[in-house]
Amino acid sequence: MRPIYRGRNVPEAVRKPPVHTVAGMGTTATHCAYCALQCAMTLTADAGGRVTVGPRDFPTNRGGLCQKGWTAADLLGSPERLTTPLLRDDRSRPFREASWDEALDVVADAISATQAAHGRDAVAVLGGGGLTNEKAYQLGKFARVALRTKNIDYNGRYCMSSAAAASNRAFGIDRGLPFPLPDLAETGAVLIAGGNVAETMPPFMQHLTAVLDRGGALIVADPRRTATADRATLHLPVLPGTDLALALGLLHLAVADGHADRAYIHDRTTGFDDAWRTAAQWWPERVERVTGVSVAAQRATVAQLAAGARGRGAVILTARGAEQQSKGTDTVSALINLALALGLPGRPHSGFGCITGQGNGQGGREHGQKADQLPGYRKIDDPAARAHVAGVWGVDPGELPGAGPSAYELLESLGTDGGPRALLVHGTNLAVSSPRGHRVAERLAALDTLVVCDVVMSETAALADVVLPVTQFAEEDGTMTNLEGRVIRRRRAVAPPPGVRTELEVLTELAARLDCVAAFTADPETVFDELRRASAGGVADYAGISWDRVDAEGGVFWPCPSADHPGSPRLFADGFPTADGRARFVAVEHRPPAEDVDAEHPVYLTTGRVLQQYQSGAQTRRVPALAAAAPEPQVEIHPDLAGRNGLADGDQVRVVSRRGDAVGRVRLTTTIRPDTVFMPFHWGGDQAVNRVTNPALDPISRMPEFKVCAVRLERVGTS
Ligand SMILES: Nc1nc2c(c(=O)[nH]1)N[C@H]1C(S)=C(S)[C@@H](COP(=O)(O)OP(=O)(O)OC[C@H]3O[C@@H](n4cnc5c(=O)[nH]c(N)nc54)[C@H](O)[C@@H]3O)O[C@H]1N2
Ligand SMILES: Nc1nc2c(c(=O)[nH]1)N[C@H]1C(S)=C(S)[C@@H](COP(=O)(O)OP(=O)(O)OC[C@H]3O[C@@H](n4cnc5c(=O)[nH]c(N)nc54)[C@H](O)[C@@H]3O)O[C@H]1N2
Ligand code: SF4
Ligand SMILES: [Mo]
Repeated sequence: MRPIYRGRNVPEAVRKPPVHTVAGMGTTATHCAYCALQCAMTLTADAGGRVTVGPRDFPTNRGGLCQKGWTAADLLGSPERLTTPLLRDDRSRPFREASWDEALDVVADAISATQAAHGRDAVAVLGGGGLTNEKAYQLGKFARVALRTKNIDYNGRYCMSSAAAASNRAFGIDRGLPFPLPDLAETGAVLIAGGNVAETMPPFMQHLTAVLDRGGALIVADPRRTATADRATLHLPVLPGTDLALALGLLHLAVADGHADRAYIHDRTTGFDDAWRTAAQWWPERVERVTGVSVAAQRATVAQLAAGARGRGAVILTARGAEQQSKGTDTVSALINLALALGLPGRPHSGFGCITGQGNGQGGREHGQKADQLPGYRKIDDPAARAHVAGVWGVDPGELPGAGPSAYELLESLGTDGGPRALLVHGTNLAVSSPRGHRVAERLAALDTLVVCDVVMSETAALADVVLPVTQFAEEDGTMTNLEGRVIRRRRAVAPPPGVRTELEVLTELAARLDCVAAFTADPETVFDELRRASAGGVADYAGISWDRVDAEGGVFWPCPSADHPGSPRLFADGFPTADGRARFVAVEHRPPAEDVDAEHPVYLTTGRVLQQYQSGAQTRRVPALAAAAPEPQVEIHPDLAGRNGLADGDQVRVVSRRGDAVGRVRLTTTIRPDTVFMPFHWGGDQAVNRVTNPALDPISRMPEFKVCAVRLERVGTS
């Protein structure tokens, strides 16, 4: 087999405009490659092409970086970097190297032939929340006007979709944090439901530490006493999948104990009475039975939040623990109801927020990669939205496709009768990160054509017919929108390895080969200026945000409708962007997880992250320091549960559900509930916990139930 990686790609130092560089030759100010905190960093390339990372002060990270950030440059010159297009005619055979012209011709021909034989929707696209705004926008446009397929969705479906759906229905807008992160440090009490920022966004902890240092409260709901919960004033060891009951119980106590802000509810909200009718049924003892959180802890939570609300402020945050459930949307709604009852949203140093995950998880969900959206957070089934965006694109609104299925449903439909026969993947390693992995692999295998753009040979790329090597963070210019809704600049610090192209070029070349009438360009700033026009008047209005402004101001918060608008760091002070200007309580009821434990599968499995690995691990498993620090999945098990299953620390354990199994190493710990095991999802093959997880979808957000299913544990070997 011929080698598919090339090891000679040491990036050259670059020459880029003055505003891009900071003190010292060849030092570029940019932001991290990975998560939504988008920590500010500098990249310095030496004469030999080696790139070093330095921390940079910014309101979000205040000079801090986590281990992933510090090592973010290691993938640039990695021998595992893809640098040549790869092709094969037969998936049982190895790839061969190809020229860009040949590879792009093959892709364009496959698209044309598939669509000629099976219709426009026979070609599907999956995008990613790590793509820059420019790439995400261009990808959505490419799907709608070059492919004219309805079948496009993205991995944010697995991430922020429940948070987004609940925020939209309560507030009329979905911006993860409605205030700048430093506001958090000023508040008096914080509740985090299902977030472990000490590992997932370590520099975020500074803002929480500031709260604690002033005597404020930090309450963390998590089945594990995580590094974050360890710092908390109160840890709520909630049973996986029961946050909705917990939130109803907290609302119950807030009202029963006299903490509800009646004036706020009256003046600024609607729907309280209906929401209260269900919460009234969730008295604390019942909540304790369902969630495992004691009545005393529930009462203390409400008292601490209420004390905050009366003083410096209080903030309720959710993250994936509470959201990645088949009822994630309703769970987030229940927590928003609690925040509204306490009168938090729109008050100084107070409010409700969801912690966005991916680098551009926020921007990635605003500009049209989502099945039901057009740029500017417009709805694809809204005639006015279609007319506006079609006008910017120079096409007839009638030619734009309608809404397509969500990511997992799209995957389920691949290669089925009437389903897509070709799939283009941009920025997601779905073979590792999608639930029910065996099924997903089966559907990918049923495709006629799988095309993957990536920087490395991910598990998904390894299944493809065509792999196209693209640029990564330090090799391209663009914008990202961080977890605060602040649009920031990603800057090119080094030249990409020879042979690598940007996704903007790939899409432009393909659009030309497909004889697309709409204009495509590979220049990111031109793409951004078009995005501004396409978003103008939408909920996520970027019209007034230019690259120059972002450079000069260090970031601009959307919405920002005009060049003279200051941007919107804080939302809701004067009202909510709903029809009547009020926030809406949404009446929700608790329901159990889609799959409960039974005699055959008696243990709850939950999944998530560890500090040193990012997502599917495609990038971080290839960074030597990170691979050494977290070489394999550790299955966290309470000693009592381990004893009952004959498991010892260091054993290999097989985690088995009704859908499949995955293998990891036992890590005994008393920090987890004795009825629950935790396994991170950063590995592929037989270490992929997503072979085990349940694809039960939230009826509104279509979020899979990553955070709870039923398993049994089998010992594989001894330490
Ligand atoms: N190191 C690292 N950092 C990352 C990422 C990464 O892959 N690695 N990914 C980024 C992305 S895209 C995202 S979305 C964020 C995610 O950031 P987080 O949401 O903080 O991460 P998770 O580990 O998925 O889940 C958080 C916690 O939820 C808990 N949990 C599990 N089930 C439940 C439940 O039913 N209820 C409650 N209340 N808690 C539960 C888990 O024990 C876990 O500690 O991280 C971002 N940052
Ligand atoms: N069991 C379980 N599963 C989960 C989760 C969980 O908590 N538990 N969390 C879910 C969540 S929140 C998320 S966000 C998803 C994330 O899961 P994935 O969508 O798989 O995320 P990544 O691993 O970041 O995949 C990004 C891929 O794109 C490549 N890449 C990086 N930059 C670029 C670029 O600019 N262009 C292109 N074309 N490629 C690029 C990377 O090398 C990588 O292969 O996983 C979900 N899956
Ligand atoms: S917290 Fe996120 S953005 Fe900051 S250095 Fe770590 S991975 Fe990068
Ligand atoms: Mo995510």
